[in-house]
Amino acid sequence: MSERTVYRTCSLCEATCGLEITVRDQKVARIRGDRDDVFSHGFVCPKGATLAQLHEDPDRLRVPQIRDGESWRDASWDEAFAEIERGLLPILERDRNAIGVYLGNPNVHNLSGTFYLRPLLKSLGTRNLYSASTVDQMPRHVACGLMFGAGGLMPVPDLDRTDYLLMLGANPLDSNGSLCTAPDFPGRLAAIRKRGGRVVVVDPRRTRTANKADEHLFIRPGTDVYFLLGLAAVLFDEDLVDLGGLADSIEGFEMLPELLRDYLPEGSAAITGIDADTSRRIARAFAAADCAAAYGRIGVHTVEFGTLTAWATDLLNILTGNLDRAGGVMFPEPAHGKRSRSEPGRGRGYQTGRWHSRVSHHPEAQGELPVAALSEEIETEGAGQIRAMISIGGNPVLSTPNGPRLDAALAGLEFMVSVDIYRNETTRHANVILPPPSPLERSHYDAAFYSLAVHNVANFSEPVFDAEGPSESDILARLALVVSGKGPNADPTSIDQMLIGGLIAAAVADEEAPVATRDPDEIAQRLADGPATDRILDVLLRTGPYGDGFGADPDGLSLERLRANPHGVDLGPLQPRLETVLRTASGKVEVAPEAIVHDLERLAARRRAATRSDGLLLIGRRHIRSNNSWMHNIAPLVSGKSRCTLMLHPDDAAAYGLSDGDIARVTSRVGSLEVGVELTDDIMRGVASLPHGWGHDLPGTGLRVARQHAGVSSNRLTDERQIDTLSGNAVLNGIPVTVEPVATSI
Ligand SMILES: Nc1nc2c(c(=O)[nH]1)N[C@H]1C(S)=C(S)[C@@H](COP(=O)(O)OP(=O)(O)OC[C@H]3O[C@@H](n4cnc5c(=O)[nH]c(N)nc54)[C@H](O)[C@@H]3O)O[C@H]1N2
Ligand SMILES: Nc1nc2c(c(=O)[nH]1)N[C@H]1C(S)=C(S)[C@@H](COP(=O)(O)OP(=O)(O)OC[C@H]3O[C@@H](n4cnc5c(=O)[nH]c(N)nc54)[C@H](O)[C@@H]3O)O[C@H]1N2
Ligand code: SF4
Ligand SMILES: [Mo]
Repeated sequence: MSERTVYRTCSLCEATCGLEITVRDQKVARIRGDRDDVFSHGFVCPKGATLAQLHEDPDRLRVPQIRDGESWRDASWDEAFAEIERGLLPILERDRNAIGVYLGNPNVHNLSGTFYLRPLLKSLGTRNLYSASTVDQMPRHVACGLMFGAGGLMPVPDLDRTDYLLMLGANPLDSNGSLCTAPDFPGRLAAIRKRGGRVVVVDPRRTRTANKADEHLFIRPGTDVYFLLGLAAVLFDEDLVDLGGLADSIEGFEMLPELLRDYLPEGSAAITGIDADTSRRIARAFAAADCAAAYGRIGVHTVEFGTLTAWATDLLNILTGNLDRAGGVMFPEPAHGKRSRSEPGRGRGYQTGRWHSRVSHHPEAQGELPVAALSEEIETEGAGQIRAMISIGGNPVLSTPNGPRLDAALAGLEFMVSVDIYRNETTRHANVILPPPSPLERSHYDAAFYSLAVHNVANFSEPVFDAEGPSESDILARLALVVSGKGPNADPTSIDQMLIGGLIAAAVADEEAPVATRDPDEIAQRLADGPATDRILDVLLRTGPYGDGFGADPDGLSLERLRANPHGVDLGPLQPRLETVLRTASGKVEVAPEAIVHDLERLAARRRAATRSDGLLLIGRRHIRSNNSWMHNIAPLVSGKSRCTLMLHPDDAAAYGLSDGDIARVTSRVGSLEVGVELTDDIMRGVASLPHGWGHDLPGTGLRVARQHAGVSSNRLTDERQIDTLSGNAVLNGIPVTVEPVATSI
């Protein structure tokens, strides 16, 4: 009997928990939290422990699948790529924009996605790029881009040092945190209170997180922007603005009093449901705290004024001097990132709308178009119509608004390729599915999430098992070569060399880099062994802010050093670094950017028009045992009673003639569904909650366990016409719905 222990970071969500995996006779015998992990200290959630079941899931695809009408067959990799060349190239040659791409969430949890999507997208040259970002955090990218000069510059709450955390639209006790990487979020929240700090949660539902807070405020869905602008207005009204050390780093400050004038909380209490006294009390406490952080997440981003809400959140941090200070919100400095320049930052500023979607003329943001507009781009005839799709690690049929419309649109494509480990509700439309290895069969380093972490750390994981098939980076490289016309059998290592060579060339050409003017070949020879993703990471680590500079600093970081430290390397608490990260044209934080000022007019118009309806507003929710749409084939995670229920307040239920356990028909502008009702006074009156990612009863999928726990998709109700116009993000919270009973108790 052979036994070994492997340490690995869980790649399922943003929390980056360390796992201790015991492997006996080439099978996972046990997974538990790695108590020596420098960041998570043993914390795990129920999902992390199921990576073995995911790895062993018989429904997980191991070889390429080719569809023939309704039936599927196994294919060799060569055959699959030949089929893709046959299907895709003629369409591409007609019109590059006829190929649409959808990138799903797991791509940001994967080194292959981090490094190899770019060459693929470049080879394709399509403007029809869509991703889960526009059903998620695009408003934050745009707001931060406008304020700080780059869409990737998103400050995170300094959880471990803050005295006051104001949290809106986030439920980290179930989600484990987002745009704020903090393994053991529950423990870190408890620690704030233990050291005498305060946690305030704003949410239309009294969540598990709200139950752990000092104070919970119910808010009408979609109205946080009024609440936050109210807090900012109070700071001016009561002379509480204190920019602290930021005074010289702000541009546009003088415009704020006028912009905020109409938003004092007395005027919006009726809209938000939060009375003016409470708002004033919160504003005072936030301003009085030695350090405080306002943090908003998906519940305040996936709304009609998502970008304004994201801006208003950071405005509060800025006006109280809490940006870039310990215990406020800060910019992490990841090990694989670029070194800070010696000069204060200055850039070209941030732009959206460099091109527009064809049908509804939505502006591009971060190089992407709104996924809410994908269906119409497929359906509407004319030059630039999408006729083929490449979907990678996503399930937009369940995860994007008006999923059924997209479902039908995908069925009408000429050709579709999916890179996915499952035949799910979306990939069942593909002509070819290319399955990458399981998470245990690849190396891992959370590039995206160390850029959003509340503490600077670096942790690299080796694969637990050798992959049966090609790596995902090889799959993406071969796809890139096929669409470049290099043929289905071209050697993917040419892409590896291009990426590694390009990074080294850029590093030696950079005067401030530790490897400036060195010989690129000499650098290349010093790289660590391993797959190309690892070698790319090695270049980034060694030329990064803590790097060994390929010998320049022998104590510095390298992949070798991370390999020698399987519990991770602690790089210290977050440090102030605003000066060097800013990329705005002014070189300052732009607190009143033109696009925001313009969008405030849209808000003012909406406020004038708003007639409070008495109907229900639908919001979403997450559960610790679920992960978007794709962990529902793992039996231990879906066992027990259905969690896909419609939560209603008992008073609302009574008014609609519904009792606990009844089946309700829920109807919105776009669709209707039937779902079991769960009564709870944890939800605000006038609000209903349904989780997303369910609805696994569609024909043609290969998810046997999920099918038995099908549930219904909340995105049959969300409306693809409702978007945050600045960012193109879909509105997923605050959907007007009606409910009615369809049957008595089951
Ligand atoms: N109504 C409503 N809708 C929502 C949300 C909401 O709160 N409410 N949340 C939104 C958010 S935040 C997000 S991020 C999106 C997610 O939306 P998507 O990214 O479209 O969907 P996922 O459910 O994450 O699907 C991920 C897919 O990736 C596959 N996969 C897993 N691992 C890998 C891998 O290593 N490689 C590849 N190639 N594939 C892999 C899985 O099999 C699955 O099919 O959903 C959004 N939709
Ligand atoms: N277990 C689990 N963990 C996950 C995921 C998962 O599906 N399951 N998905 C991962 C992904 S991709 C992401 S992006 C993150 C998301 O992480 P979070 O942002 O923490 O997501 P949620 O748990 O959906 O919390 C959103 C909260 O917003 C509230 N809300 C809804 N509308 C409003 C509103 O108008 N105003 C306010 N103030 N609140 C509102 C909801 O009631 C809910 O409690 O989670 C990640 N982690
Ligand atoms: S919290 Fe996230 S990273 Fe940690 S074990 Fe659970 S799924 Fe994995
Ligand atoms: Mo997400």
